[in-house]
Amino acid sequence: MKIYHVPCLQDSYSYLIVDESSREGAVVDPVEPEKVLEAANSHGVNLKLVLTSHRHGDHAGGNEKIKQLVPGIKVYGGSVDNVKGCTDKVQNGDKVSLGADVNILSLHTPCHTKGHISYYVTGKEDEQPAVFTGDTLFIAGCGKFFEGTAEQMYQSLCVTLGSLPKSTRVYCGHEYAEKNLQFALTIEPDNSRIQQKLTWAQNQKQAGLPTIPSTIEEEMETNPFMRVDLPALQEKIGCKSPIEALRELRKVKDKWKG
Ligand code: GBP
Ligand code: ZN
Repeated sequence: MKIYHVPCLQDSYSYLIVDESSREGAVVDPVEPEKVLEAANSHGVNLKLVLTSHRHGDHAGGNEKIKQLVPGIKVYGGSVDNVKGCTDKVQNGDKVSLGADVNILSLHTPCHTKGHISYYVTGKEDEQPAVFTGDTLFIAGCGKFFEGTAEQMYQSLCVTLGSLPKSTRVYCGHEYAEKNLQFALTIEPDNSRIQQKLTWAQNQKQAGLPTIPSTIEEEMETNPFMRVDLPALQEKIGCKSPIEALRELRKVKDKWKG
């Protein structure tokens, strides 16, 4: 499979996933459909599916339009998220296939919204899998807890996504890496992986390049919200359990003025 970034709005990404043998494509969160169609046309891709991470307008806001532009396209979205234009509701564990070699597994990852879905995508056997995490997992961060609790985010982030193969490539909904890594350094000033990644992210930005994808392994080493199981991190922020630490980190980040 091939995955193409489609930059949209201020700091958002749609992603085009292509099954190379059939040239069939799926698009994650096509908020600006024209840009997605242009990308699909330039790569000779026949769009079949929309994968919606969650109901917010900066993710699902292009669904109705893309249905008009691509008659017959199927629009997937979380069954409890009231996604605009949804034709096929999905639940945790539901599978969809694309072309000959691409398989998509829906993972319910609630908290940012109630019905948020992350999509775990595998291609041919020798290809690294990818996960599209919307606003649940960002590079070095996570989404705001608009419709859920720290318990739910712990399950979504540290259990559901944290159990994927370490080499899984992480594609998230927004370009927040620089700010998130700056925040991460306030929590773990001595973490050299965070320091290195911040310098790299700043260089990427200067060059007009994305900081995405990351990997699950890289997130485990640099993302404070995925590191709440570590007693050392809990201690640093005065907490005694992973969930308490996650709640506290989110509270501190919500107030942080980077
Ligand atoms: C920044 O860091 O660059 N602009 C700021 C943060 C996701 S988008 C903007 C922000 O709050 N982003 C949201 C988030 O979860 N950020 C995590 C963080 O800051 O750590 N959204 O646009 C947001 O979900 C939205 C749309 C929200 C519709 C509610 C509704 Br309703
Ligand atoms: Zn959102």
